[in-house]
Amino acid sequence: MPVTNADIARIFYEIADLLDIKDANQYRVRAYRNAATTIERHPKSVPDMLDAGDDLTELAGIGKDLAEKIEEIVETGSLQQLEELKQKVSPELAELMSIPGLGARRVQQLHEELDISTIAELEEAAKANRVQQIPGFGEKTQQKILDNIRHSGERRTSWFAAEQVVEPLVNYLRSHDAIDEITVAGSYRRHKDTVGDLDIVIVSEDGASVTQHLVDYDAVNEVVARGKTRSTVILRSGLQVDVRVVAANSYGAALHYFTGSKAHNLALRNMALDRDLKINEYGIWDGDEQIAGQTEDEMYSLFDMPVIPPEMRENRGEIEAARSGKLPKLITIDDLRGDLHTHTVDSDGAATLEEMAEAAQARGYDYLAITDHSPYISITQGLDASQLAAQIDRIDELNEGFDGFRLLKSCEVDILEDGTLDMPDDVLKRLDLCVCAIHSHFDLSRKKQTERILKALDNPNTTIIGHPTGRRIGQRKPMDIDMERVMEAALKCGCYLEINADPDRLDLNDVAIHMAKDIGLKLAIATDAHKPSALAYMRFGVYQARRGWLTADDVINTRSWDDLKDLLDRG
Ligand code: DGT
Ligand code: CA
Ligand code: CA
Repeated sequence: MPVTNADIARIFYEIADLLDIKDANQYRVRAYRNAATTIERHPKSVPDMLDAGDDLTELAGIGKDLAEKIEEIVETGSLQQLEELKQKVSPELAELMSIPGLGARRVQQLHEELDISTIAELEEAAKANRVQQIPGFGEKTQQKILDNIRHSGERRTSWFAAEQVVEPLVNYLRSHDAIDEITVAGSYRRHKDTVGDLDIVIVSEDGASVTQHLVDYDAVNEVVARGKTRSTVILRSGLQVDVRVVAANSYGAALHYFTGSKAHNLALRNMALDRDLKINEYGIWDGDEQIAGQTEDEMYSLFDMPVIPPEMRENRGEIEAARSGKLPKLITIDDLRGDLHTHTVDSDGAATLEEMAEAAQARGYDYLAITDHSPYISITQGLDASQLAAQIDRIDELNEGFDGFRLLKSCEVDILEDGTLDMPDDVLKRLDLCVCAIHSHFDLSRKKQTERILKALDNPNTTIIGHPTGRRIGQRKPMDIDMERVMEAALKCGCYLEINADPDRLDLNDVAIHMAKDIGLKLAIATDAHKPSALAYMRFGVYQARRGWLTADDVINTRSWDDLKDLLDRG
């Protein structure tokens, strides 16, 4: 039953990696990677779609051949082709390729020159300075490899990918009669951008049968520990799941304990110690007497606090805020009135202006900014100045036909290496807003990178800096930028930074968002949608904003168009 989109994607990624090592046709390699990305990000469960008789070839990049492979995976849980490839190519080499910066060519060099085929061997060779002697590697590359190996030890899953595993798992668990309550706690409940493992709290009187039900789950690959109150399993996706079963009168305490974070828990525990009370996962105790723990509400009220939203439980001042009645009223998805970063077929998007407008209206939005790319990066098939001018005219025309909705004229303009913008000012002037972003030269020094963005802010047409650090979760590190300086500059010139809600970006991160709030800089939350369904990524941006303590007032696209227009006007 429960093959997930993530399972299918993982198999396709693995095939792409193996083909890459085998030096297969690059077109084929890319076809598998694209298919994996499509499936990984598809909002509906692909196995469910198959079940419902949907035609998978309607998904971007899925032809008849790949559709049949997906069917095989859903039916058998694996793919014959992958097993055969693995026998031809060493699977350990695929593991080496999971280290950022090591592509197929380098992995092959390492294998041929130093007979390295595992991460452990690579680490040993790098530490002994043997890697830097391979032509084309050098000392810097060797150091990078070592850093990245250290990083890959703590492998984390994006929240988005975790959700795809969580939903079918929780549905399955819930179907068991003996389970009265179930909540996924841990970093998942705190909506952290990545999760290390899943922590599930269950209320039941019959722990033994709950555990049996858990280990019977189809997607369980390995049972690490099994007991009546605590079990740990590893799923096929590689995610570890820790399950705790408690009695109803301990539910709040267990939920609180396993939601964490550890730092937040310790802060609360110290408050309890000050009053000679003890907190554990079963309750709050005065000697042998349980005085709270059935609900989280009870736990917090004992310390004269309202329940602190899970996203804030990081011991970054939330306890003081709660005790002094100063918890912010965090933004919710319903506060958003439009999206400020989206693409159409005019650049590298999948849908037309009309289709994107329709999807935005279906979400109840008042406005949608169309931000197709500028020409600098050729793979994004950007618009040149005259094409953008033509799009502006078409949007003006379309807007005449809308009732209570408007498309905003915009562009995602490349910030070039020297900080100038990749579009002439006379066209930029005609836009409602201008999202400027970096897509090249990610490795500049901190000083140069910061000055590059400051220069972009100097252009009077700039309004928003898109995905400000350029990070891609698990794939590309954030650029080295003096973020505080950038934020101060944006505040001073009436510009804004974006929280890019694409689940692989989530850029700015929570810490930077919090910093913006401290400085008094408002932010935009925008999806960077390249297709109508991706407008739904907005909620990931909202989770991130909540982790940075933002209220609706801190986010510019919670405003009506009239109010937003004033905010975007740099005067
Ligand atoms: P993760 O899985 O790395 O994304 O992060 P968490 O926060 O889910 O951490 P995890 O899975 O190690 O543990 C789940 C929660 O259990 C954690 O948020 C707080 C609680 N916890 C774990 N270890 C301790 C501890 O030593 N002391 C206290 N007070 N709480 C702990
Ligand atoms: Ca966890
Ligand atoms: Ca855990």
